[in-house]
Amino acid sequence: MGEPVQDLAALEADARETIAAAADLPALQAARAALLGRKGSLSQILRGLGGLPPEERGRVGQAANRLKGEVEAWVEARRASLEGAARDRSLAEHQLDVSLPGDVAPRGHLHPTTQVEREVVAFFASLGFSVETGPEVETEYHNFEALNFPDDHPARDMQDTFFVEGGAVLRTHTSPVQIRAMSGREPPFRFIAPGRVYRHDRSLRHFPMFHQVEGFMVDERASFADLKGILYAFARHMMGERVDLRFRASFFPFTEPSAEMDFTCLVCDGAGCPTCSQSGWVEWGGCGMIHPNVLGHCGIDAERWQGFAFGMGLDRAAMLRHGIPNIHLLFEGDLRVLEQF
Ligand code: 2U9
Repeated sequence: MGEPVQDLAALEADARETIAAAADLPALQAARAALLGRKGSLSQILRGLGGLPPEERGRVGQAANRLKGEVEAWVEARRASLEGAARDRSLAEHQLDVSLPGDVAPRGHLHPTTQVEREVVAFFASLGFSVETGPEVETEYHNFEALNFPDDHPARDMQDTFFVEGGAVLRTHTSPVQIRAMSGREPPFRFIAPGRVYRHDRSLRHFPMFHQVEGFMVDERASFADLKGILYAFARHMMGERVDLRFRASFFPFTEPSAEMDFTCLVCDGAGCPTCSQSGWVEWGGCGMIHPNVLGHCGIDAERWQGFAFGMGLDRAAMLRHGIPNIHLLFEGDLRVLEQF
């Protein structure tokens, strides 16, 4: 071993170089251990201080301790620089362009028929009508008999009924809902019954399942004039102030008198176009005064109470609104079609 202070000067130059040359954290750790570890060169010098003559001990001890502090500081500075470089490399490798558009989760919307149904329900709710619902698999009693269809009445065939095993039917209209709602209740009441109905019929304008809404009011003085007033207000709410209605005498077993109603074609303003088959009018639904037999079936005294009812197709309204030519497009679930509404 040479002169201790000269050894320290050589060690300092060597330490500075080794630490600066450490290319990564393990190399830096090894350099630190070689200097400051238990068997490190600086530790050995510090341990050897006791063997020095007393006059040198203080001077060498001071110089060695100063160097120890400096080595610690160089190691820390190199560590920070290596870690910073590693972070910069990683950031450069895993670049994230925060200006790119994110993945937008697709949002659905209500089916066009449901949109119409909700508007209808909201309108009648504003007139004090409450919503009633009922089963889609019905008894023949509720679907036909209580509605004044005699057993052998051709209307049962006219409605192209789906018969279910065990004598039940798929309801062909929502009228049985109102039979159930009326039975065992005291008038006056006003209901609106939207829902799915089923008929064995398939064409461009017919699908075996479709949606209907029926309205219904029973009171001591509910008249055909009230019915017309409500239907005009309803038509104007749904289709705008320009719309006009036309009532044609008709027949339903459950209403007497009965009428079918049309509204002025909004595509051509009544002049005639393909939408209205050149007639200027579009069929809308049916209506009438509830047949006394129907009230009787529900235990309501037809001498005291009278009522009106109306019904219309919801899918047809959605088709007219959007210019959809074929009812099948509404129910095939093809997103390319449904996303347009
Ligand atoms: C009760 C008594 C009477 C509901 C009514 C109509 C006339 C009608 C059709 C129009 C087009 C349904 O979607 S459509 O096929 N409906 O013409 N519906 S009166 O009359 C009732 C209902 C319930 C107890």
